[in-house]
Order: sequence, then C-alpha cells, then structure tokens
Amino acid sequence: MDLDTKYIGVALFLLKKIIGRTFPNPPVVSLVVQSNKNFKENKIINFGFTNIGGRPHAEAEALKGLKYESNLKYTLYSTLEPCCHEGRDESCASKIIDSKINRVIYSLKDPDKRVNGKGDSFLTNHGLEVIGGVMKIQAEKIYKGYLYNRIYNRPKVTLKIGCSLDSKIAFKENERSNITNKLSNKIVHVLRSEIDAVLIGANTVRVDNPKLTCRVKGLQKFSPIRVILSKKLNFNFNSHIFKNCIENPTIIFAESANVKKVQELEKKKISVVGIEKNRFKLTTILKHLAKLNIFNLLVEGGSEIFSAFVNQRLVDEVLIFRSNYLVGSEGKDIFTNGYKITNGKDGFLLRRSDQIDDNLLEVFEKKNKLKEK
Ligand code: AOF
Ligand code: ZN
Repeated sequence: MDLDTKYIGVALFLLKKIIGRTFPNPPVVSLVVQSNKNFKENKIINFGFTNIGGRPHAEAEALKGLKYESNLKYTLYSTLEPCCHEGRDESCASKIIDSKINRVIYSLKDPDKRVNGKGDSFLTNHGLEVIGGVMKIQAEKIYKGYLYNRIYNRPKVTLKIGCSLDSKIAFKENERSNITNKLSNKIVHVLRSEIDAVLIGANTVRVDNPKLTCRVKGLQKFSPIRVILSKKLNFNFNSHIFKNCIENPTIIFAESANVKKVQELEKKKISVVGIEKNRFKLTTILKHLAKLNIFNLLVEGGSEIFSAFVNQRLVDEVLIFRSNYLVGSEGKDIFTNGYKITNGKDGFLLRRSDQIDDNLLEVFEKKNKLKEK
C-alpha cells in the first residue's frame, strides 16, 4: 500500500467516529504527516476534526500549533477537498498556503458549488503538489448523505422499522406497541445521534407520543432535529415531542396552517412550515430539509409515511428490527399497500443481517449511482 492510501485510510477510519457531530457542516478529518526528503521516515504530527457546530474546519485544526523543521516535508491529508470560500473564517486552502505544507492529499472532491474542484486548483496554482480522489469509493459511502444533499437536493433517506416476525409494527391499529427488545432500542438511540433529522407522521405523535431524542448517556447533545408531517395540526399540545424544543429543534410541515395553532406551537419554539395542499409532497419537504443542511434523515413511521416513501422511490436504506414472535392479523402492517422489502426487489439489496439478542436486524441498501455535477 502506498503512503497516501495509508494515511487517507487513517483519516477515513477516524471520520466514521464523527458522523452526525458536525451539523450543519459535513464532517472532515485532516492529519499532517512529517516526512524526511525521500519519504522513508514518516509520522503523523497532528490531527484535526470539524468541530461541533461545523467550525473550525478540520484543516484549520490540523494546522494549529505546528512546528516545522527545515529539510523535512509536510503533507496534509484530508477526507474532503479543502474549502476555498471565505465563510465564517478564512478558507482552509488559504490557511494551507500560509503554512509550510508541501503536499495536499484528499479523498472526496467537495460537491458544494462554492468548492467543487476550486480548492484543488487554488492549491495547485500556488505550487503545491495536490492529489485528489484517494480512496474515493470508500469516502463516497461515508459521505453519501452529503453528496445526495449537494447533488440531488435531498437528504439520504433511511427507514427505521421495528416489527414482529409477521411484519406488524403494532399489536392493534392506533395502539402504542413495544415490539422490539431493549438492545434494538438502544441501537436506535445511537443511530439518532449519527443522523441530522428524524421524521414521523402526525399519527405517530398521537399514537406513540415519542420524544425522538437520543437518550444514550453522553450523546444526548447530538439528538437530531425532529420533523413532523401533519395535515391539520391536530395534536395534543402536551405531547412529549412539544417539550424542550429549544434544546431539540422541531419542525412541523403542515398542509393547512391554522393561525391559532401555529401561534401556540411557535410559543413553544416549534417552527411550522405551511405548504399548500397541491405542493404538500415528500419531494418538496425533502428539498426544504436539504436547504437546512440535513444530510441524513431517519424516517421512523408510521405505515402511511413508510408507504409514501417507498411508493415514491425515495428510500436509500432500510433498517428492519424484527422480533421473534408473531402478532397476528389484528396487528398493523408496516406498509398500507402490502409492500414487502426483500433482497433484490426494486433495487434493495440485503447488506447484512445480525442477531441482536432475540431480534434480527436486517440492513437493506438501495444501489444508487452517484452522478457528478
Ligand atoms: C473543509 N473542512 O472541515 C469542512 C468543510 O459554513 P462554512 O463557511 O463553514 O462552510 C461550509 C462548507 O465548507 C460545506 O458546505 C463544505 O463545502 C465545506 N466543509 N470544508 O475544508 C471542513 N467541514
Ligand atoms: Zn475549510
């Protein structure tokens, strides 16, 4: 393995640790390697991660406090092409130019139109050796949500389904049901810390009264933005989800925005987005979420919402947590239209299947070719 692949590999390994921690910016890991002249002796001398809140950027962190020695070479490795736009701070590319870095190696070209190759050219034009695209395929997998956001103007959509052996998500219609085991529920909480937003329908608020936060110790601050789709804002305003909306931002997309109800919700710091009936479509809502820099969206139900997403072919990944018992014909089906997710159907591929105590977790992924802009 060559040196550049080795160090980009390290950066991508670390990148997986900060997924969902850098909203509203994509996560990036940078590292600086010091080498002798013939690159026979090499060592990492600093790391940088995109901070919570998105700034400072990873490269800026990796360059902080470096002590350069003459006769040695310095390479900055980054999982994403360094930015060249002056945003909330000086651009990373400018900071690199002002440093004593000789080479810049990155994995993914930044699809953001403010960058998109311009970071690379800027550095090259200033005489640095620049190589992009190292381990690009691996990076694309990790950055899928970010790429979808910037290329397709929608987040990557993952359905999270908890069901019985016979694919029921509730024991009865309109009844809150705990079908999966404690361990599966814990995995879902960790998952919520890794995604940017979680979406449910109004009926799930009424029936399940969920909080949709991450309640794993230490990860609570990475709870997702909560998104609710509602036609008429017919809620019990004392539901859990309408509490603590400053710490846990909550957005409701409503078809008809009754002024009194909107005012009541806004008092609780909930943002209500009114959308006309003929524009109340998932694609409009996903576009809106993409604008808010939501890269990864977890859809947690209920069956009408799951069905709408599969019908409109807007699903990229499905996680099915399945219990080991049957619920029977009184139970509520995952999908309202009898749809079934199986390996090979409609482009869904079963990527893995893990036993979680007495539950089975199946991960289906849709093969989606990413197009360059
Ligand atoms: C980098 N390193 O660590 C990250 C980058 O809102 P701003 O000004 O912080 O810019 C956000 C954009 O910066 C984001 O859309 C993406 O293009 C890039 N993210 N770039 O060089 C980083 N997080
Ligand atoms: Zn930057």
